[in-house]
Amino acid sequence: MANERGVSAVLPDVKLDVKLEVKPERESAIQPQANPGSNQPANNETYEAIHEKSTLFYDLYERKSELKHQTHYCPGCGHGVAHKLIAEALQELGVQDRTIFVSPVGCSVFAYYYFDVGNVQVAHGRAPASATGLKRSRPDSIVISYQGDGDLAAIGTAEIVHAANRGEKITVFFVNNGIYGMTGGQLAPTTLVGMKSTTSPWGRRPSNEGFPLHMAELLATLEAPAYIERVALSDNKNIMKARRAIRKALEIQRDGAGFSFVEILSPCPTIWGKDPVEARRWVLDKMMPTFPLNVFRDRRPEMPAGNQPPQRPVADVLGITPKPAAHDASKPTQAHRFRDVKVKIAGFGGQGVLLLGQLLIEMGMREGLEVSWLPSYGPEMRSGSAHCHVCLSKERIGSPLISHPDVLVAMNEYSLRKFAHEVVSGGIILYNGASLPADFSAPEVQVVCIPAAEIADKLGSTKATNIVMMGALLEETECLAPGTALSVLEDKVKKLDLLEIDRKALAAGRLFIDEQAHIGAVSQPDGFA
Ligand SMILES: Cc1ncc(C[n+]2csc(CCOP(=O)(O)OP(=O)(O)O)c2C)c(N)n1
Ligand code: SF4
Repeated sequence: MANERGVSAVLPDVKLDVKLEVKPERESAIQPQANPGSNQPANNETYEAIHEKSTLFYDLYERKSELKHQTHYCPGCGHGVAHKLIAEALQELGVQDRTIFVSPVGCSVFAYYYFDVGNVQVAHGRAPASATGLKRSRPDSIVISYQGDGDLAAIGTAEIVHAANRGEKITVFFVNNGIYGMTGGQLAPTTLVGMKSTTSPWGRRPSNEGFPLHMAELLATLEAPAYIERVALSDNKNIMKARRAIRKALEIQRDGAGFSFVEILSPCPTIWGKDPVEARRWVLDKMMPTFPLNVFRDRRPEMPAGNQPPQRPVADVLGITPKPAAHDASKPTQAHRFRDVKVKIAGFGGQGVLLLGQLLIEMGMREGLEVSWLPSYGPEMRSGSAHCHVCLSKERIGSPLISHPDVLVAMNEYSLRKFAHEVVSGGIILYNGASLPADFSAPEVQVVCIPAAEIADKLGSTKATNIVMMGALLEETECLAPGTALSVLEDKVKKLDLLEIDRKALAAGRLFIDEQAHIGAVSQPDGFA
């Protein structure tokens, strides 16, 4: 899969081709070497160890700033080992191109920097819910929910229990390091009795903070899960067991057998205040007595067949009569010349910024296009800044987020200045203003000034400013048919007097581009456009 993010970092070549031949019966118990630094063991057997980076990882780990040569994990962190085991299993199973990795909130939030698979990063604790949606909509994919103990066992308790109880055919890797790592060491539901954290400075007391939650055991009380195992990244032997469990969990998903869950006891040297070797030892000595390793479930669940939901239109099921469609969505009303158009509309609350985006996607749907609309606004309803991203595409849309729009509709000067630099070279800025600010320039894009507020005002309401801009957008880009715009307005605008103004505003915006913009109303200082 192509790696398309902007900032890249070069990881030094980490392929170590150290050969270490291992006799099969000794595979999980390589003996210490007699001569440290040499590959020759004490008994002079020859070993071949092959350390290489899984091809499932990106060649380059894209990081910001100066930390270009390393992952973002602390030395000795279990997340790195868990990532490696998962990557190797996915590689061995040959499912890279249909894997979707759901990253949580926590230290592993940036897992998408490493895994060259489909990646989604979700809200704290919600990974099993998002994974459910992904798996149900793309049943052939391998969906992994990767979560820490704060994420899964605290804020996300409900999501994991219900996903497991529904027997969602996803795989959950639960990295239990007994603490909130990312936020500096608060008590987690899995913190051991007596263990100190920033929020239990005297050590965890069951009388005050309750007992540690045993998630594997808890989920094993449910009917639906197919596979539940707890493993530990404490020593080589247990890491090999973890490797097998991780692979098995993924195989279960590949075979469509049901919900699989692997709890991975994992060192967090930084927050535990230990060096990496001590931290591993601590997993073995301190965590494992509280969280014993075990296979808690390994069977194919019996799911009663049940009635199929009615395969009828929603309106039919709800007993409502849908309005006769004014269009046939399956047939594009316009032969679009573009493959996709990305529009960012920005201004302040009250200018109809979000509504303009909604109108465009409604039009796109009516013309048989794939569409997305992503709003962004502050807590203020009016006067705060607001923007939205609109994608119109002939193909499925990968992400509704637009980093580089083809068209920026800047409803005010602030938005113009803030977002102009994002527009692709050769793109268009439509600016709601009679002329550009004197010190503004955007040499590589076409800037069109439209006194939309004035035009709308003359028509009877400044509320129609966004519709003037819509008319200008349609005329300048020809991305959607004006006839579709009219039919959308007629359906959406309930007040007849406002609809009349909107009709005129749409026409005025188009006319402005046709008759005035090309004869001097464009105020780009260099005369471009
Ligand atoms: C809704 C919400 N609440 C709280 C936070 C703060 N927060 C970020 S990470 C985290 C805990 C992460 O701990 P864990 O899941 O154990 O992962 P680790 O960092 O140890 O790998 C919390 C509480 C947040 N980002 N979002
Ligand atoms: S704080 Fe702990 S869990 Fe987070 S990266 Fe460091 S060692 Fe890993």
